[in-house]
Amino acid sequence: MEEARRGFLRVVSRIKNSVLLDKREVDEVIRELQRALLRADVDVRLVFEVSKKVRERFFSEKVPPGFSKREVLLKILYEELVKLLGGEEPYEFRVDKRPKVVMLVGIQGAGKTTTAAKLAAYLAKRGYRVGLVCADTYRPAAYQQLKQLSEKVGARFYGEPGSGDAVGIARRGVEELRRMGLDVIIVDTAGRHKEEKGLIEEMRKIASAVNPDETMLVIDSTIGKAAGKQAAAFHEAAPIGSIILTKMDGSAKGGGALSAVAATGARVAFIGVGEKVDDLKPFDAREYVSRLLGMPDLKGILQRFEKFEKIERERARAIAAGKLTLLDLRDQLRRVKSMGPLSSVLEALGGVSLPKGVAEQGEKNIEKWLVIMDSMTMEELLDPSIIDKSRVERIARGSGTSPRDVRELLAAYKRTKKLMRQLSKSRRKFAGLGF
Ligand SMILES: Nc1nc2c(ncn2[C@@H]2O[C@H](COP(=O)(O)OP(=O)(O)O)[C@@H](O)[C@H]2O)c(=O)[nH]1
Ligand SMILES: [Mg+2]
Repeated sequence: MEEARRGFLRVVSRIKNSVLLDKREVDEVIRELQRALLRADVDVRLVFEVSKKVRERFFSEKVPPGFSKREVLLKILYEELVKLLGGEEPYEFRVDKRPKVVMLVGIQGAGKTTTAAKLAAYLAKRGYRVGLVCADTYRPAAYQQLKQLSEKVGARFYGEPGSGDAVGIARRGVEELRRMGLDVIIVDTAGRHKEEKGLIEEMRKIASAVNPDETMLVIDSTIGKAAGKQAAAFHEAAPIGSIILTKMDGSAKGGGALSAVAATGARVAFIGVGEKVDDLKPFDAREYVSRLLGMPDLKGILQRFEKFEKIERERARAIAAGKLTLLDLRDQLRRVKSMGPLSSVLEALGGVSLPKGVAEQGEKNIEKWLVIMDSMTMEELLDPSIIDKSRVERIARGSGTSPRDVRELLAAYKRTKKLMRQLSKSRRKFAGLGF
């Protein structure tokens, strides 16, 4: 397994094995996170920024009902890593000038030539006219390989078989394809040289000859952390604008992407997921981080958070519109327990005063009602109208109360809801008057 990924798995297992997630345990998780990020060659400053953010968020964010502290920490970790990799929005390759000249760099075997064809196919599918230039003079078969791929994906092609002048080919290729009025010109380069310095020097020369609008670094996702060094070397020759991670279809989790991103400050644009020309996908940081953290249940946790947040938004809307669920009432009652009298809380909620006796009775019954509501399902709390006789009996049994107690709660709920609705109506009526 890749080293970078192993580090993140340790972070996750430390979170999962924590008992209290108190200050001490969280600090241990944070240290593990820092180690994992450092091991992925993430810049020290960035490591501290990210880990500080995770820590601060964890201690300031509420644990929503039905969630554990562990789940909250995992979610924060996930979100901060996604941010580190460019955010939630999948990358969008822009063709913002014509022609846009793209140069692909990366070491031999990384998948440059395959990716050049994939990218051409991807763009052709979106209506762009694409040309490919073979500037790999090192590998004898490179010319044929790219020529055939060009035909396959319907791209124009430029190459000079037998020539050893990579810089000249690149210049002439871009010039010629430019005259054809193409939208995107992709320059494929060599990934090996007699010596590494020669390769980097060649990239520098090609870059200054064709003046690329975007230099894309192609990286084999299976190499792990070594991605960082490679990325840094190429970045020095030609500033890397974006990264393409290949071979993500295998078992590799591409932990090296973090290193490459950290070394260049560039975003990952695409991932290669197979050998065929259609096997290219825009990079999705969320999917990537889920994979990196290696948690089959992470998706489930995130979905639950999403669902919860959606419910929260809907409830806020519903309350504003004068609708009130038992879940809202329960939250208010919970707050009452720590804050003060029910009447004042409900007044704060809607500026309404309760019918005589309701507040007093409510306060007396708060404990009992909370217990009753704990025996209800989420479905029932959100839509109490479904609570029929048999549900009343089940809830009473579950909460150790009587069906009469349950009905009393439901009646109090209905009275409150009616008031809320009246209030909302009068609010709407007076809305124009500034109420
Ligand atoms: N499974 C898989 N193989 C890939 C992917 N991208 C490239 N390859 C394979 O990697 C090998 C090297 O690719 P090539 O494009 O010639 O690399 P280059 O030397 O950088 O030009 C070839 O066998 C490709 O089929 C990918 O996304 N998934
Ligand atoms: Mg090649």
